[in-house]
Amino acid sequence: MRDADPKTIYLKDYSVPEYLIDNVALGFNLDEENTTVTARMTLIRNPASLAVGTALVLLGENLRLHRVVLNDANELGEQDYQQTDDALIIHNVPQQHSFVLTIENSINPKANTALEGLYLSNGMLCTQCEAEGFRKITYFLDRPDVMTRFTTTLEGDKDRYPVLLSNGNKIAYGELPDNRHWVTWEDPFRKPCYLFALVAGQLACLEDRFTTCSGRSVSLHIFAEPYDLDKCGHAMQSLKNAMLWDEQVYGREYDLDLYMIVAVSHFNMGAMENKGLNVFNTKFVLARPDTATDFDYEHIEGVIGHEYFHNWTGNRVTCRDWFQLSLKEGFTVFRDQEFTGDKTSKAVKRIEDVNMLRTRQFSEDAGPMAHPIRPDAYIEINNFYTLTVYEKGAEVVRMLHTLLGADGFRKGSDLYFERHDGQAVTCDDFVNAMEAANSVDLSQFRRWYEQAGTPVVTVQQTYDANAHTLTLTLSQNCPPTPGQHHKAPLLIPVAMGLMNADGSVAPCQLQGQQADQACILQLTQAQQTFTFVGLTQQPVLSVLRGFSAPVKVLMERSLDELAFLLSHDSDTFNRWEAGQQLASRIIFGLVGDVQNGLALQLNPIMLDAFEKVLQYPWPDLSYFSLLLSLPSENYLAEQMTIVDVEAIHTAREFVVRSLAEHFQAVLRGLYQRYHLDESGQFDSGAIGRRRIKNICLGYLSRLNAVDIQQWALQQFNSAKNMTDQIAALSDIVNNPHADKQICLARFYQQWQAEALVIDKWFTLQATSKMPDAFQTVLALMNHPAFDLSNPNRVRSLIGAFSQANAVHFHAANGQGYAFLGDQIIALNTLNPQVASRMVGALTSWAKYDVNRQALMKAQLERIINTANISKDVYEVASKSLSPLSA
Ligand code: B3K
Ligand code: ZN
Repeated sequence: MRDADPKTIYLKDYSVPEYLIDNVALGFNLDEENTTVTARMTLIRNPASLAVGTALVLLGENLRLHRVVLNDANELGEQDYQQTDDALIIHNVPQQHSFVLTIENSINPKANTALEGLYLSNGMLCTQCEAEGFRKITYFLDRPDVMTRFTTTLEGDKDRYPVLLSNGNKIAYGELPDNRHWVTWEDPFRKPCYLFALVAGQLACLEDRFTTCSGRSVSLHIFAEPYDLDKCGHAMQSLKNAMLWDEQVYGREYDLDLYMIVAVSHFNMGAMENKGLNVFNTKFVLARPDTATDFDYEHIEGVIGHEYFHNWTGNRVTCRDWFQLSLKEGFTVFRDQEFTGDKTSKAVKRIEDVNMLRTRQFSEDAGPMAHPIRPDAYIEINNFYTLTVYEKGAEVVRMLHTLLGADGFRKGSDLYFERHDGQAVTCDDFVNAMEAANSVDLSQFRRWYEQAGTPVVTVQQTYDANAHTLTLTLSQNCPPTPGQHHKAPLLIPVAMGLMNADGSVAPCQLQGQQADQACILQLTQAQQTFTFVGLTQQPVLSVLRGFSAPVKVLMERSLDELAFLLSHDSDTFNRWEAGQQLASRIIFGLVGDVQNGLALQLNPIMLDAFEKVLQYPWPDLSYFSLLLSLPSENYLAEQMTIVDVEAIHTAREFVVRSLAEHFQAVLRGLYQRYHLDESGQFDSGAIGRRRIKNICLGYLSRLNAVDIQQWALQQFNSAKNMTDQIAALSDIVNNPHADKQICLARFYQQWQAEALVIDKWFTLQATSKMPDAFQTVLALMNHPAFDLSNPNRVRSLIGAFSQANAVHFHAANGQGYAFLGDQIIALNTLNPQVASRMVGALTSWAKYDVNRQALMKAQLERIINTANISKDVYEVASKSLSPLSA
């Protein structure tokens, strides 16, 4: 049983809209349970449409319709229209070029627990319309290629809703009887209705200004609940940084006189780029040194940047249809990555992004939900806001940047904005602009938009000592993915360099070309050979520098060669990568030993490599901390054909403990050296010192030494910043520490009024590897602070347990799976989008042993057979169960 036919929508079926909406005047009479909406829209026949029908189909869901009036005169009777579950079909609309239609309906924001459309969050009314939420507000042509001018009048009680916000500029306001007031907003820019927003509530505001490159002064307003106003300063600074960066790097200036951000506590995802009125999850706005970690600070700046950058890549130029989502998301993620890299450390940011991509997107791309960055089909578009569309999409844009160079890429983006400002366009339009501005042929490159799956690039080398040449044979192969069995070769940019045995740079000279320090090979065929000349000794290869393409590289390497690269590679990404590969190889060897019941011993190469890293005077301590970090259990799992969660955990823990024992003295020294009181300082130096200090404490805590336990306790008790406090608490919770319960209780006591900090408290316990973790999770489900209707809470407990606690979630008896099944079923009726995200942990069943496979599949079956399963959950669960038919 499902609440809707699981109808599949196909890209190939796209046709232009029959009607357009030139302008709409929206009126809202706001009330928690009964908001009335009036939409007076001017419709025009789309000259580009060949359709000749006389019916107008407006989309709408869960609406109580009151009135339909044509041309301000004729109220239509029920014989003139037909209402279905998801549409209002008006028969015999006038044949004239343009006409006016007014719809009056009402909605119940309080009952809207799906948090799509108009809903209530802590007494505040707010909207989320992307992708298809506007149709839950009123009947409309809810599709991104219908771009309309919006005027919005909000009316409500002055005490409940003193602040009334919508897109654009405030053009009028006034008082009404019965303690009510109204405000009218006008957005001068055409936009699709997914960018519409309204917010009403008792909100406090932090104000600032930004002067744009052409000298215009823009008011910046950040709204939050009054209690949170003291945590908005970092978001404001981030916004100003983003505005300046987009002017400097892309030549893009902000276009309205006002930019507003509202922080809300109930939000399905991170944030939303509504024109001039961004709505944000509080998680990506609120920060104070004592409540937010250094990562939180960085992510806030990144997400504020991301939503701001959408003003050009998404709003001024938008998507023609939802299959083109990566047009705005891939490009905007690329822009936010570069922004954060410029603001923090390019090397560190690149590693963090690739780490996430390889751990999570690669696994999505290898699983039953794999899809190209421009999907061909979907049942529920909200299921396609994926790591593939966002993160792999950003990698595809990055490859264009690599191939065209920064200047060529900028020429392409300038042309793209010039050609398409004010339009709803496709991914092809973007590539066309890059192509035209640089006079290049990107036809083969376009396959990245069509083909799913992670390509594997195999590298073979032959050195000819007599001819002084090195011949590289690169081949590419992309595994089959659902619905795509044969893949054509892609254009893969492979950045590389060569090194001599002493670590110095060897010349990189392709036959017939100039010598250089490094080069980018363009792999275009299934197999291709490249010859380097002028090499008097056999060089060591550094391949896929900077992770120049979202691929896996297969290459025979000795552990010694990896250790050499870790010591000598001048490419910061590959240097780190060599360490990761070295550690992975050693851990996988130990996984085999665990499986065969052998005693574990750490290979001295690992000790030697780690020692070299520890001894080197790294200028960037954040980068240093990444070199000291082992590959995560999830990344190791992603690389195994059949995942053995317990063996991975045992092997990895063995390495952590061995390194801690072996380097105890150095790690203690580093901890003491960098354990300073620098709370409130967020420069890269202070952040780096905290990172190193805390990673050292993490290793040392594995030793269970009494004095180290004291260090952790001391740091926990005296920390004035959340980075240090939560790091110490994590060490206390994840090791047998006598004060664990006391510290958890104290932390809760200290932070119970700070929802985002309490989320961290839930997550820490949900991801604990200690034996009692599952029982703790069950108990936390009944904690008074747990709330299934708040997505942040759900993610912090259920999401964290199922996605970041492999050993306990994948317990062999299936209790973790059954628990998740229960929660998905409960969430399905409450919030289908969040429920569907939670199914993710069950989709990879094929990667586990047969017993676990059966248990995971049983939960997926159970979910599908639940009464009233939403199409969100149905799509993910059903595609997971029959991946090949998808
Ligand atoms: N565009 C929004 C995401 C909307 C998700 C809808 N399910 C946030 C972003 O990518 O900036
Ligand atoms: Zn986005």
